[in-house]
Amino acid sequence: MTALTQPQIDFFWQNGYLVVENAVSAAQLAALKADFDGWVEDSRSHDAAYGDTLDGRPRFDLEPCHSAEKPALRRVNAPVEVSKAYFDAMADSVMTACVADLIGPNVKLHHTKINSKLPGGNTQVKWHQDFPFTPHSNDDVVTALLMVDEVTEENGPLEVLAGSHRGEIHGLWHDGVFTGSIDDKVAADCQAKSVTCTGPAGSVCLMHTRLLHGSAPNRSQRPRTLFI
Ligand SMILES: O=C(O)CCC(=O)C(=O)O
Repeated sequence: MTALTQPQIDFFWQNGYLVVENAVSAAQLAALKADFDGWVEDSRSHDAAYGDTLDGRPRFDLEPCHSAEKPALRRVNAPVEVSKAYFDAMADSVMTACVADLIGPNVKLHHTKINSKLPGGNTQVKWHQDFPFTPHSNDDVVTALLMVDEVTEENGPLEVLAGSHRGEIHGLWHDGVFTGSIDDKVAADCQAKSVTCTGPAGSVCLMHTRLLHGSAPNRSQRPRTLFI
């Protein structure tokens, strides 16, 4: 399946990101939402990270402000291991075809996760590049962030610095401490020039592994769930 036009492919390589609508079918999207809603309900009966991934990490992670009344499930690790809906969207969707159009035809999955920002939570993602977290011998690596909910300017959208995939790899260590984020001054500069990636539910943001990006807390009353 070919999913992207040549202008879209050119935009991706020029800017390091691309938002594509309708990256999963309506039925796939409904199944993704239903499974996630079920996990949020389950999280009400927990007060600390729980569950086990196949490689021994907690499956479900909670924000410090989580409670049974106001759940704040912030991460599901490797959802494809426990959900047919997430496995299918990863393996066989327009999203998958988009990635193949950029770096395929032969593509390999590295890992999956869900980053959730439920209303009232405080999760933010500080500015970083993905490549240092998943180093490879070449940088033909794409992060696909599927919007399970509509992403707006208010609910903590991904923010990117267009073209930064063509620049340097920034350090994530500061004063001998691994912070997972770039230097604060560089981050402030990125923030000032950033572009937000918004779109209707079912859109995907395709991001080059070297692209600088981050995201702010959800300041709305609507959830922001990304299947990454
Ligand atoms: O959830 C987000 O807004 C960004 C996700 C991200 O940058 C990451 O997990 O590396």
